[in-house]
Amino acid sequence: MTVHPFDLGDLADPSKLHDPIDVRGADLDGLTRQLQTMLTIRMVEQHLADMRRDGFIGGPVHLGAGQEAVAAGVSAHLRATDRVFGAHRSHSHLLALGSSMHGLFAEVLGKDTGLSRGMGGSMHLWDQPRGFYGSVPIVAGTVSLAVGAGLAARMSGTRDLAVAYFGDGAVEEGVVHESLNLARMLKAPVLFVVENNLFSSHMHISLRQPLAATARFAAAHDMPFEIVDGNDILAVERSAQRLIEHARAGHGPGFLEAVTARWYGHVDWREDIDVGVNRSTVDLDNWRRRDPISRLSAGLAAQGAWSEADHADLAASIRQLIASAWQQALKDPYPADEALLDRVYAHGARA
Ligand SMILES: Cc1ncc(C[n+]2csc(CCOP(=O)(O)OP(=O)(O)O)c2C)c(N)n1
Ligand SMILES: [Mg+2]
Repeated sequence: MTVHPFDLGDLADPSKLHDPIDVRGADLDGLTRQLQTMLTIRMVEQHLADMRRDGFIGGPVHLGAGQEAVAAGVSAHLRATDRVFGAHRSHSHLLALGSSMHGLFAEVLGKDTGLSRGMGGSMHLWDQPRGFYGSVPIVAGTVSLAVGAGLAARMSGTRDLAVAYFGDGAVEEGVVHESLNLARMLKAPVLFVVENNLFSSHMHISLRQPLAATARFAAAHDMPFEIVDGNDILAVERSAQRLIEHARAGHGPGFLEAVTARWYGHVDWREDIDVGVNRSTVDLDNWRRRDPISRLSAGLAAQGAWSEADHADLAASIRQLIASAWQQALKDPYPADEALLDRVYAHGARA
């Protein structure tokens, strides 16, 4: 009998890990920029939540507030030519690559200036010039595409890699396991990133899987993995860096499991504490104390590199950017009616 080593321990217990991030010896300027990235993502999502609640946004928005450190930490080691794939909850993945909030706002408003020309909404985002190859609502639907994109990058002789962001619910799809296997067999340069927020829609992982640690599937495919506190930007950055360097050096794929939590419910602005099995107000309050943003700002403040006044200035400048991008998106035109089928079929596919 062997005891398996896969236990998330304190990572899965929201009453733990509330301390400031220990940033001693780290690149403080870089971390200050990460604070800006994470606060931008947070405030954009809060704006989307408000606008959805107030009826300005017609389609669903899946918000990841609370999970910002994952995309920010991984993106710190990506290049513009890397190939990033997301899913239904991908605003952070997109914005962490430096994509425009105006393009996102215009998309959720169905405008012609949106990232998918207003045809997709929040779950169909695309910004290839920034390295974002796309997100789709089909759970696990982009994981195999990332393997193909990683292989294609290698076949073109670059050191670029592909990143697949997916959730703990997505690992319940067979295609994830086929993708892990193929990537490992072909040594494809792919970073698989699981944002393990312990929930799939409204169901806790303890009701769906015998173990909460999804990295066991990486071990099953003989792939290097790291399990990190997904609300600790420094931990995410360091783990991502090791796995990304491994993949870029031609040694094959890696698997990063970042344990985190989303503050909103599965979709839109509500918290879903009434429908979420095991999602209690106590847990939610505790998760808010494991906030990746306030833990980083407290860590930087402890080194004299950040202050409440800095925070207020930053928030005010982001608020202004959001207001002007939103106003512009509201004014932008809708696509023409004739454009409806333009991107449904590949060019020339219609007889
Ligand atoms: C193939 C497929 N099955 C089911 C759904 C419905 N669905 C949408 S999101 C979701 C939960 C996904 O959970 P997870 O992968 O953990 O991501 P999270 O929402 O927690 O970010 C489900 C079941 C879907 N969109 N696609
Ligand atoms: Mg999940």
